[in-house]
Amino acid sequence: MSQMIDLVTQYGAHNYDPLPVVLVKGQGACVFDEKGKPYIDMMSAYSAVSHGHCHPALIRVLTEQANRLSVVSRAYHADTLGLFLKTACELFNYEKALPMNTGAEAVETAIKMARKWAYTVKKVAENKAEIISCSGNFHGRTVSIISFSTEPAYRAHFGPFTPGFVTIPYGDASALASAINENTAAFLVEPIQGEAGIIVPPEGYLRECERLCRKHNVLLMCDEIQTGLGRTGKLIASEHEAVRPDCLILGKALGGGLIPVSMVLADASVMSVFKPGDHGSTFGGYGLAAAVGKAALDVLVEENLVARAEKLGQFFMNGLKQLKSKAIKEIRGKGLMLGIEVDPRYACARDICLALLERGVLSKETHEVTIRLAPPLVISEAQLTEVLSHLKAVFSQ
Ligand code: IF1
Repeated sequence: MSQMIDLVTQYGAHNYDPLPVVLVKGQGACVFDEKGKPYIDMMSAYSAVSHGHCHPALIRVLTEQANRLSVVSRAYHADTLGLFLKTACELFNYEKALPMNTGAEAVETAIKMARKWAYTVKKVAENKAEIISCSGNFHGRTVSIISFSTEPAYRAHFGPFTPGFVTIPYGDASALASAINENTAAFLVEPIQGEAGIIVPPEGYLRECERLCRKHNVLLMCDEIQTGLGRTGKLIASEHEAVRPDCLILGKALGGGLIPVSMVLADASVMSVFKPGDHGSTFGGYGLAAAVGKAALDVLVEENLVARAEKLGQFFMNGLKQLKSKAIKEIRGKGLMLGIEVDPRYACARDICLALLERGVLSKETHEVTIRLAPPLVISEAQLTEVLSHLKAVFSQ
């Protein structure tokens, strides 16, 4: 293990500080290190592996398509894109979809779409469009996206920043009402804030934000890159409040845990602001991604992964609530997107993640005090029971 780590230390930029484990194989909710030790994966690569590692049906589609045609660029048509777009639009009930690769690229696409919509449809004065976002947000790592991050570590020494963004507190709809003005193009929000520590807003918050956006002709853009595709027990987390975003942003698990696939969905009245040549990317919606992306959506439906996340999430949350420890400050989340916030006086989240690692459970802390628990949606009740027993043992120490 150390030999591999030495290579990364010597030749890699030090932009991550990984836990001391080298993983070599994945299957379902399990991954294995180079000694063959199994780990129950409670991280799913930050919710990119909702389908489980190396899902056989997805591997088959990936392999067959890769052996046939991978990328020709959007300068031409390729035969798998149309069905991917149709499947996505029908499943999420939107008229149009724009495929990209990473989550950040999809968020940037949504920002450009909102700005062009503001100037050409809402008639906001050129270069005056404002996009409102929330403190504690995480929408990616590009310079424009960190321009509206409130996390100093993500912004330090990366200026100058992109203008046109307004920050409001998360969870307070009256702050949105106060921030909206005639230049407001959109409100960009995570239905549950992931990186901030699995922050669930008050009941009715998203619904009230939707009402305000409709009232003031502002686009409601929901970043469901982490919360989407069944993660919170609904197809998209916005559904918990029966909210239909004007713009839905997807990523991570859309690639089936195999390749980066992201997407922006909206109705034609908004998406039609894009004209040929406005926007794109070499690999956005390429043949291989379209085949895998469609298969990822098909498997999500065929294996009823949304209902699984709902049912297993309740089972797991009930188990977590049985954990009695003064170190536990709060247990939060929905479906299989859960977090345990610890009281730093009694416990260190990273030490708990290290202790869990020792016991064969992968997890990750965020902002020092919250342990993120987001397993593949294919995890079994037995595996969750095993994780609960490890958590019980670790917290009793
Ligand atoms: C890292 C966490 C961080 C996201 C939401 C957009 C993106 C993400 C809601 C951008 C990506 C990843 C990025 C990864 C760690 C992880 C993450 F929130 F999941 F925990 F960083 F905060 N919107 N989140 O969660 O998607 O461009 O990465 O495909 O950067 O270390 P991406």
